[in-house]
Amino acid sequence: MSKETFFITTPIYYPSDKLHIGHTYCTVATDAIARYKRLRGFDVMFLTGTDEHGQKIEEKAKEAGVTPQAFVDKIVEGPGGILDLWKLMNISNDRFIRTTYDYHVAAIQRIFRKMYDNGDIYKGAYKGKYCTPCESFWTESQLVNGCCPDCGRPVHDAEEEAYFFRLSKYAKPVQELLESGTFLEPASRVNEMINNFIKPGLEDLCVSRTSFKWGVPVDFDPGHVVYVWVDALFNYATALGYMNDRYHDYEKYWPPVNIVGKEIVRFHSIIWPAMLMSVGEPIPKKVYGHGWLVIDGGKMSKSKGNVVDPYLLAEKFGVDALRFFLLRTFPFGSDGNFSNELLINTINSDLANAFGNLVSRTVAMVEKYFGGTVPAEREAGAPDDELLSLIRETPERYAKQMDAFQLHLGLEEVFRLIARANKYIDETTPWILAKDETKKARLAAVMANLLEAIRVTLILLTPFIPDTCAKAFEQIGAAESERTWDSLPVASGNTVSAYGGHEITVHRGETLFPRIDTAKMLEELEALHKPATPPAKPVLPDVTIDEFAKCDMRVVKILSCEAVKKSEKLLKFTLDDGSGAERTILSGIHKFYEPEQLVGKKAVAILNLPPRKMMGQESNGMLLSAVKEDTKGNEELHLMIVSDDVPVGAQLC
Ligand code: ME8
Repeated sequence: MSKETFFITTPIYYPSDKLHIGHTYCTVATDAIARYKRLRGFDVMFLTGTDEHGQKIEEKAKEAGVTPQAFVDKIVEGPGGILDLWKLMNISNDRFIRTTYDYHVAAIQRIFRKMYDNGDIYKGAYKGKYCTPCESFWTESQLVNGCCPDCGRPVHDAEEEAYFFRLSKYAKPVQELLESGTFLEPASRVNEMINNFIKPGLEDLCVSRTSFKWGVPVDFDPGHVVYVWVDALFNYATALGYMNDRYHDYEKYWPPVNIVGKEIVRFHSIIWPAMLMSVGEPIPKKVYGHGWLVIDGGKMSKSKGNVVDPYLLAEKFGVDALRFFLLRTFPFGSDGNFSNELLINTINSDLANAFGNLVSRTVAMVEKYFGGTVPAEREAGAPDDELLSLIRETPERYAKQMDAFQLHLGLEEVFRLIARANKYIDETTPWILAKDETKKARLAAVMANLLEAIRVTLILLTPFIPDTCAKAFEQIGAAESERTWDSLPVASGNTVSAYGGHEITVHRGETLFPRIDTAKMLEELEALHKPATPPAKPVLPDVTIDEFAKCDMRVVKILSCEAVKKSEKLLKFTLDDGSGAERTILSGIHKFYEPEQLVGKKAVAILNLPPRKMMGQESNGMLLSAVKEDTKGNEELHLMIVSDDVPVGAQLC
């Protein structure tokens, strides 16, 4: 009989920068689910990949002075890139898709044409509010305080000839889908989608762009590229061979379970099923929207620059410790506050103390009392029952949580068993039994029961910390056949398992999780985050006072400030320079300030520089900023803001 299939995916990440611990969290969680399903005997297809098109990538590549393809190649496949990160984190994906692969590009063109041919895509003109970092058009009513509802940043007016997808046509079936069964989880996200997006009225979706080139061209209308989200969402299908001949697994594995972060649930639970309905394909079995890892309550993000580096943490703490921490600490559907203290505490209390100690103490006792081999002759005792019942019940309880993707609760069940086994050592006092020759058989039973508790624990922890479990299985002398789901004891059984019945030979090994000195480690981590002071720049050659006096520097007041269209960096300032006329100056400080932070402030400008054109607009002078440079040469600009008491037009001397 062929195995039941299970297809699971992560979002495909933007290779606009190195990935951080948030991406790692999602991928590790999906990996644990995939490994769990394999353990349960499913034929699993686990897909991850990268979402490589779009304006943001095009702009980043331009800034870096390379082609978009070269830019993404480096981030995805280069040293220390995304592929390396997943290898490091022991991710067991079966396939990796890049949306720049030829087979995907060709398939997207066919899919776009199919929706055009069936009338679900039509040509129109788009007027709207556009958020560049999110690459999303919004209607006025969707904005929150006039800003992008996803990221909170300012949006700008945009208009272009474009193709539209008839999303409005699918409002009813999508609502029915959301309301029926368990398509979207956690359930709390269903109301959010219906109330925030479907009830206010689903508008048709703009699905092509002409303002940039880096995307899948619409083959029947060159000049248009396919909206990056259409390109991205269909990766889940093209990676199996949908609309292409690169693979032939679509029939076998479709439909998927899509694991995504909560901020992209809207795309996955509204737009994605609507498009699948349009092309007549089955919708995903489930979309699961997990929570965010936050720092001090705020989202970690590449653009905010407050990211935590998974490479660094894996190097300091070990891959399994990091994987475990992420999945043990934060309920999968909710946000979780990341901190180094929490990470260290979890490793020390759960992995070093509870789990690691149980294994090392048990193995050490078997060596000490039996020279490494527990004899087959055993004698049961009163404290055994509670431990043995828990051993038998835990796999089923764990499975119930794992099947619902409640990974932290699955681990909770395992740690209940670990705690019970540790307590069992105190109850049975093996060191006292060992002193009495007549208690050998009893001592053998105690050791076998402990080893059985560890064996069950290891099977259940394998999806989370696979490398450590492989090492620990060696230590407790479990054969390959004793590491499988089928070898687990069952709740209704009255014997423990075959493992409990034969001689067991242990092999002492390395400490699985050494205890971490919290204060010392925190200090080390802090030192890594402290920016090193770059060497001071040498003072420039002398100028005369007369030369200096030629620079007309004055205090100006910022009357208004706005972002310059299509530029990531530039802000346009309208200034009062004391002359009575308004002055326009452009300044490349958008990365460091939002316009609304600056309006009303007084700054310093040099006024007598020749006019200069930037992004089609004229700048008459320059606002002065102090440059903070780190050791890598990254610059941070601090606008020279002066006290409100200083009058506008005051000259600097
Ligand atoms: O959105 N906490 O890519 P992306 C937890 N390309 N998870 C986080 C996180 C955080 N702080 N930050 C990111 C995209 N993630 C699109 C997806 S799919 C067809 C296209 C995780 O690089 C989380 O899973 O911005 C989130 O949804 C995903 O990374 C976004 O990655």
